[in-house]
Amino acid sequence: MGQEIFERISVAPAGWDEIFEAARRRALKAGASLSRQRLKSMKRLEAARVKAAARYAAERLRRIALSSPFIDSLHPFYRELLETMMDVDEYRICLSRIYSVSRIIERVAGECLAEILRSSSVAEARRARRSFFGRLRSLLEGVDDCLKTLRAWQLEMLKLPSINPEEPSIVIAGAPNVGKSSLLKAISRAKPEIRPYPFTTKNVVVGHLELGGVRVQAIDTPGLLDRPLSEKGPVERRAVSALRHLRGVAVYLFDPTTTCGYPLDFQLAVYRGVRELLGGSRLIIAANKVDIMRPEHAGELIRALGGEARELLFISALKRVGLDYLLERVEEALLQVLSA
Ligand SMILES: Nc1nc2c(ncn2[C@@H]2O[C@H](COP(=O)(O)OP(=O)(O)OP(=O)(O)O)[C@@H](O)[C@H]2O)c(=O)[nH]1
Ligand SMILES: [Mg+2]
Repeated sequence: MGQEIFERISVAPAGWDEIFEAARRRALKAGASLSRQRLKSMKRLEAARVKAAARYAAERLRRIALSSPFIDSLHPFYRELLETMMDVDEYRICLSRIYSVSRIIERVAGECLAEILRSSSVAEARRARRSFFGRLRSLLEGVDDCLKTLRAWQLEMLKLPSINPEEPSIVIAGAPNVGKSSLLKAISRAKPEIRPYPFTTKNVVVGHLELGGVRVQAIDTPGLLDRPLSEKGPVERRAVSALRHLRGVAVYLFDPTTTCGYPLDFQLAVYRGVRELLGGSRLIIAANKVDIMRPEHAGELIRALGGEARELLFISALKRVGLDYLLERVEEALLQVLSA
């Protein structure tokens, strides 16, 4: 699930003429063995050309339309991501236009074949074939804009992050430099997968681990869950809110030492935004860099969090302190989320 939906996409060509030329090449090859002397033979030749071109063009368009994901049957995570990337209504319209042009090509070819059969001279058969290619050309030209926009969106889809929305997940959040990547590295197997995520300049990083015998994905989304909500535009908010559809928990990291370069106020503002976007019930909070943390750092954060501080864990992603306990809490929370 997830990526495979996009990997089966048959990408639209950069322009209508690519399909037209390919159809024409097939027409030229068709009926090559026929003698060009007699009318019956010539009719069969022209018919074979039309058939070959029509079959190719119609099938190519059909595949483009039907291999592209059908928005309504996508997992909500990917549906919401796609909504941030493109005009979903226009996408639907393009798919249906491309599909219906493929049907029209079949119909027009059928009419033309009948005309060729009826023709009483070689010239007439040739004229019918030429008129088919004229219609084919203008039908393809007519969907050129759709092919071009669809292609651009398809190429974006192929770059989507390799997040499996069905797999339990841990989303790592926190202000810049607090240790998110270090945590991902510490808890997941080496070689995380790195893919672009819409509307971030950086790549999302997905690492895998096993918790209680179950494969879990840990996700770091640089640039997305590290700034206050007030600094996010609507599109970015959507990209974040797509993460809500994942089945799992979020770990929010604080850096009370503020060696990350961001004061506690800022980190709390980011925290509140993440809580609002992802929902507080599945949020595990941890104070990182316990190896260099002074008691007054910890005290300040605990005061600022008030009652929520009861849940606060102290860890060091770098020195791998407290991670077993953190993962136990994650596992508990995951069990709750997944059985809900
Ligand atoms: N002392 C100490 N340093 C840490 C710890 N965790 C991370 N760091 C350091 O903090 C710095 C930032 O760590 P990253 O893991 O890159 O932080 P990040 O949150 O992924 O940063 P961005 O991706 O830029 O937002 C690095 O120099 C880490 O070595 C820790 O537990 N203790
Ligand atoms: Mg990072």
